[in-house]
Amino acid sequence: EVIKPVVICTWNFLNATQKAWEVLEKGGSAIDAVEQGVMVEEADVTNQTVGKGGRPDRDGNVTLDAVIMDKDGNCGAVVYLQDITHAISVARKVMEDTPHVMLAGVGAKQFALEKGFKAENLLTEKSKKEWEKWLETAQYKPIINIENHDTIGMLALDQNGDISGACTTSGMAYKLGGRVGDSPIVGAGLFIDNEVGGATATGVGEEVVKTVGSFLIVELMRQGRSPQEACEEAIARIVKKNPSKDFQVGFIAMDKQGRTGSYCIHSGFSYRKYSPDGHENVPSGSHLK
Ligand code: SD4
Repeated sequence: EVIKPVVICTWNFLNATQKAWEVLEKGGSAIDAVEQGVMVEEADVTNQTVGKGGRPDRDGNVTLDAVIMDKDGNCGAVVYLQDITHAISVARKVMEDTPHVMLAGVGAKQFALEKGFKAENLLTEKSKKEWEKWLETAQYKPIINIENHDTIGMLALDQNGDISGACTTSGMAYKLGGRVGDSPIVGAGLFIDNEVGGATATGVGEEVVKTVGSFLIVELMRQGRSPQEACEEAIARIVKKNPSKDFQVGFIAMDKQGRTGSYCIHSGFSYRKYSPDGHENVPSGSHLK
């Protein structure tokens, strides 16, 4: 039996998931739901890991990574995008209006401006002050869990039974200039296969890229694993390769039946879920208890 519609996202992003749910409930498509859902976090300046208000790189530049993928396996991504709040919508335009899947940096911004997006300063006073404080020691150390405000990856199954996904972030705070994480990389930060399901990631992107985590999860589901089992296996692969475990990675996944799962390395991760049964914040199991 298929449960639908369903939407889930990394961390406990109530407003974003609510927005996506409203789209799905009205019969809207999964691709519209995930785009409009994650846009809520991009615009929210209190989320310092996504869009406007995001923490800058070590040079003080806010640079955004985003990817979107639809039911037909089409995808669009932007990396190192500056001065445009809604990176996910630029990614969607890359998917729909160009023959390419990814645009970077100045080219991505130029494309966005041509499409009518407005340039604005994404560095808020709060993020700027924190960065200036960080400059005093300039020690780069990935933080394991940043509250419940972090990168947003979202998966939706619409009333037609089609799956789409989106992932958007300002990346690791105080990263080297030019650094790109897992979030905009198809197969790493997000993967959708409408025959099977979808997966998306949060945490230290380098570790997710090395194992192509989201693609791995979808392929494991294709071979019969549940979303939960597939997320656990993807975390096991990362931990095996990097026994230090002093970093966080979290995955969420959903299959075509509307079943969901998640797993992470350090406890503290959760995902928000809306389905016909209501909505809840689902705590994730973790490799380290
Ligand atoms: C990255 N995965 O750029 C992102 C960061 C993140 O919670 O998820 N932060 O590596």
